[in-house]
Amino acid sequence: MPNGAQALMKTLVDAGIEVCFTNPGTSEMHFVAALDSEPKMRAVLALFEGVATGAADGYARMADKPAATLLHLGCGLGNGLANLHNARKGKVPVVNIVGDHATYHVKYDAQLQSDIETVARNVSPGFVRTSQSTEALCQDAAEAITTARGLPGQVATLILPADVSWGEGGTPVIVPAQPQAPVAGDDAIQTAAEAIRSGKKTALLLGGQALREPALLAAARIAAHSGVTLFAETFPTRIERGAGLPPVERIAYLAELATLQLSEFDHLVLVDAKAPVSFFGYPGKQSYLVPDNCTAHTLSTPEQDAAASLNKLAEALGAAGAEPRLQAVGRPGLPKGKLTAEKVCRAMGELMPENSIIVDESITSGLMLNAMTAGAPRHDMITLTGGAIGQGLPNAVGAAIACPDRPVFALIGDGTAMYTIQALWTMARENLNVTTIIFNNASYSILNVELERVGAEEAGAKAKSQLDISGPVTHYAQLAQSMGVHGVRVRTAEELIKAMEYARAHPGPHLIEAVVPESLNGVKRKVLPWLLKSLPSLPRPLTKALKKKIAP
Ligand SMILES: Cc1ncc(C[n+]2csc(CCOP(=O)(O)OP(=O)(O)O)c2C)c(N)n1
Ligand SMILES: [Mg+2]
Repeated sequence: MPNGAQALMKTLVDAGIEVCFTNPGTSEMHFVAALDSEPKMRAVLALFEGVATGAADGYARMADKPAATLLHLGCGLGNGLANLHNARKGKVPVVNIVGDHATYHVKYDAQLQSDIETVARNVSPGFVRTSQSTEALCQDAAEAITTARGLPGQVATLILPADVSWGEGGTPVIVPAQPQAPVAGDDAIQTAAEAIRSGKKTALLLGGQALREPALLAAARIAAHSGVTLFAETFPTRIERGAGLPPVERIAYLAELATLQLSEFDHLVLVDAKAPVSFFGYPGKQSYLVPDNCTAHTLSTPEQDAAASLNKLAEALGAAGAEPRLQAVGRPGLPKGKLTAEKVCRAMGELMPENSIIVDESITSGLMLNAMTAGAPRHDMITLTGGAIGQGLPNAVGAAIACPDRPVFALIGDGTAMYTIQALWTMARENLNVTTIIFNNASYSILNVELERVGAEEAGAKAKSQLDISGPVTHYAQLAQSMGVHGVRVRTAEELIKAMEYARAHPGPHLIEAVVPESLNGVKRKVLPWLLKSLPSLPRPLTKALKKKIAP
């Protein structure tokens, strides 16, 4: 008869959960011991819980099924919260197993005792449960798994008291297959079709599952047939793009630019996407970015099958046979000379192999990334769905484990890199095919931009020093080497290209530290808020050109 932990392990594996990202403690020891009872379960140690949770997020984005995490009580879960938040916002399935004190030990309020459920609820509103007995454990796990991998994907948290884990009499449970997701109803299809046929300017806003190839192709057929514009949400969970796939314009991060993108439309049809809102509220500026004269319609919700709904809409419009416009091949050419962030993006566009996975957490250094990689061979891009930085390096770990045959590139700001730098150690230990490029601009550059944008004009030296990470300047290549990852620091395009070619020729993890100036510095930074403010009063062709220049 297996104990609770062994039965749980079997339940997970039978449900297709074959990777567990762990950072264990004493209360999880029976679960740790049970890892050896289940050969199909891969256990991957992370040295910080934020790495474990971010890796589970990245894994699920690429594997299209959840991984498990193993976390140590409320404090361990709390350390992993930011990346679980990113997973929640990205509608990504994750199954957290959080160890807890033995049930009889709780009343003594020992050192690590805390309210785990309260910590969990923030990121797993759909499922938080403390399993009460070894007999009930696997059924609890089955419900957690079912919640996590439904549509939309969710973070589910199963709290596992130590005595429930070590207790005898666990019974594995077979988790039922997920039911087919429903398709958009006839009313939603008709409303969207009417908007599109009205002759008024209409755009489809694609998010979540709608940024994957089958949905993109259906949307592109509609675009080709009916002349609608295709937009993608600002921070896609995973977007399939590049040569041979339909190109989609992302809604800009800067609210002023997003407003500009949406300003000419009378109808906005949402497909697994929320109506766009500003990332933050700014004094005197709009939060809701859909223009007053534009009507938002929902074609399909996150609970529904986006691709099937778009295909149904295409049928209704007579667009099913239309030829979708596909992105042509186009590499931007190699950069030369002293390195800038834009040149790093150019080198990516020129050199990245087919089927690459780009994890983008480059913040201001990636302003040109989309434009430079648009015509590169087909690839996936993963982005910062919940705005909580420290996602990229852990996501890259998970993506590389989900897709061992695909090259993974993690493009990371220097500030964000330091949140979860321990991910490098896991990359080395697991020998993962990840090439990390750190943009070392020695600054929280975006926050300097935001300082100007929020209009906090009285900011003095003490304020500015909170946004400055230039003293000391971190040496990321040395950090990488200290954790067993091959690392080089580069200052010219030629050195960068050499390092990228070296990384390609030598499988395993690499880190390239690109020393670059801030993309938005000096005059550009001063002028940007003023420019954004004046956009509404400028002639339209000029504003479009400016948008292209600032965030193509
Ligand atoms: C968890 C979390 N903490 C803090 C922030 C605020 N924040 C946003 S961007 C940023 C700094 C980014 O710096 P870097 O990665 O160097 O990119 P750069 O702005 O230089 O391009 C910070 C601290 C956040 N978004 N999430
Ligand atoms: Mg920086």
